[in-house]
Amino acid sequence: MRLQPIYDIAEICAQQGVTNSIVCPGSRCAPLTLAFARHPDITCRTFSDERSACFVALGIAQQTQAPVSVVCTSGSAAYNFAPAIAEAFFQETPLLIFTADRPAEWIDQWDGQTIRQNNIFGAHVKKSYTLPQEYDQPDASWHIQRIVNEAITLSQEFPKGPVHINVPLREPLYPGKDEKITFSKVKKLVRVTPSSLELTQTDKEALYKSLSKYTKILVVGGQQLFHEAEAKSIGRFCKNNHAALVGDVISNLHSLPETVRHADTFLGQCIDSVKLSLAPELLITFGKSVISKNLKQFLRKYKPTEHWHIQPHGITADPFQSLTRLIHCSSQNFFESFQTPGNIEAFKDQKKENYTRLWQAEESRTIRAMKNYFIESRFTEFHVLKELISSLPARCNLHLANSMTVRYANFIGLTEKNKGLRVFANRGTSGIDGCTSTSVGHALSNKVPNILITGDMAFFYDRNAFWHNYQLPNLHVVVVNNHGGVIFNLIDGPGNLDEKDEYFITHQKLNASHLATEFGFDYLKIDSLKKVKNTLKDFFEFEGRTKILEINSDQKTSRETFEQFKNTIKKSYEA
Ligand SMILES: Cc1ncc(C[n+]2csc(CCOP(=O)(O)OP(=O)(O)O)c2C)c(N)n1
Repeated sequence: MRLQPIYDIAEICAQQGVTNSIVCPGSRCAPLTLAFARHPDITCRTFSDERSACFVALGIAQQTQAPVSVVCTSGSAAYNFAPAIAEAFFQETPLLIFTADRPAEWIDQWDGQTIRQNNIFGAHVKKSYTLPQEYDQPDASWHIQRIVNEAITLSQEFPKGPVHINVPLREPLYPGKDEKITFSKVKKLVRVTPSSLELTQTDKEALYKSLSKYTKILVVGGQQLFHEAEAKSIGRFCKNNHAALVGDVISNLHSLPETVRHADTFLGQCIDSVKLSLAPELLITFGKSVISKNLKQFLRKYKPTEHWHIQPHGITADPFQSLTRLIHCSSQNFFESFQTPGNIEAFKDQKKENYTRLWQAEESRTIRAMKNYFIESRFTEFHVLKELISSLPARCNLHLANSMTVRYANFIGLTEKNKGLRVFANRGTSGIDGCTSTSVGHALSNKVPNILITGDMAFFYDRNAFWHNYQLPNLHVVVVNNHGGVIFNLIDGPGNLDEKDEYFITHQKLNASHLATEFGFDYLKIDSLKKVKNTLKDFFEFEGRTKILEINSDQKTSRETFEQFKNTIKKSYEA
């Protein structure tokens, strides 16, 4: 069969563990669509909006911890994958992107749905391949199989990420009426033996020697998926080495009692002398981005003597402008390497302990101030979210859309009680364009409750996340509807500009009830204080249907509330 090498791509994917596929409708991609749809070991789903489809794939890949293949037709369809590809690139999530294309001789010939697709995703894929377009050569199959194997491997090598395969296809694209698609026993499967990402004994000794020089050790976790064993080793490391640990909500370190989670809140308000006392001598980081601008500014200003970043390999960011050492191993291996405290002098031990206590003291002060602040029941988006986060199910995935929702959640903070909770957010590029679709991908590939908290702009932007035929019984969405981007009302930038309302906040009038009706979802609304408790109770009942909870809010109250919050924290330093 002429298209056999293309059909066999699905076979290689299945055998290499790429068992989830998203396909978007089109003609040029028909051979790929049929291959993935008919392969018995592949779960294939279809989504019509390519932008949303690729974010859904991202969510599935994060949830299943395996690459997901995504297929689209030629032309602008491919470009619509780009936002999710960029997000996957910076969140280091493996995707296998197949874009169907015209044969090379038809590019730039005014043919329909034809654009320049080679390297179309530029620097946001790990590599871009183009498959051969003629298959009569005996080496063509070997070539295609080699590329697909290599692409799958590459997508999973550290740092994981999206890999693009452009597939020029010649007509006829559809099989004949009685033609059956079968999958060959592919001859080429390249398996990978992973290299060990472990420190040698000599490395450990040298690092330990440096480590023991310092009495002020600060560990900061960036965005990462939850990893139980790793979290435990981080906790033990901090305890044994008297290191302070800071992790905001996307670091997934909330299960550790010692994690300082309110650094963003207090570093934004405390006086310089407090900051000086918190300044580390040795900063140890792992994971990716941090949300907190205040933490970034603090670390950039109060530079440590040494900054070690732990990362198996690859390009390394230096967001605090202080990096002095890259440690090429897994975080778990690093933190397990220094579990038993060495023979250090008691006074040094005491000094170290004092430093961690300083961080804990600021954390406790903030928790106390926040308690006072939230004690009064008020109807504001911040207060309702506080209540909502306190009522989350013990085991669930919490998806935080970009803009204020991820920040509110970070201010509120999760506790050890939330240890069954996993946090996800598109902080690779911080776009508002695919937050809902990514949570849909997660909800499709796990059974636990998935709760998305989103602003109205992010929610309506990505409404095609629901434009498909799959049930999402375990997805419940909270829409904080302040009718615009409240963030532009809260941050310093737009300030009192005349253009603030029209061009930054961009007031929008929609409410979520129509959308809920359109898609057949349950709809709940909180528009007053007295509705909060009961509505939240109903919202957290998982009864086999998607639920949308809209919190009616307004820009003015949100702004005032946020200012009051910051003032409360500031005042706690004056008392
Ligand atoms: C794709 C994309 N376009 C524009 C932005 C810039 N942006 C950041 S926040 C925001 C407004 C978000 O509003 P909403 O989702 O209602 O959340 P709120 O600010 O009210 O919390 C915009 C437009 C972005 N992050 N991503």
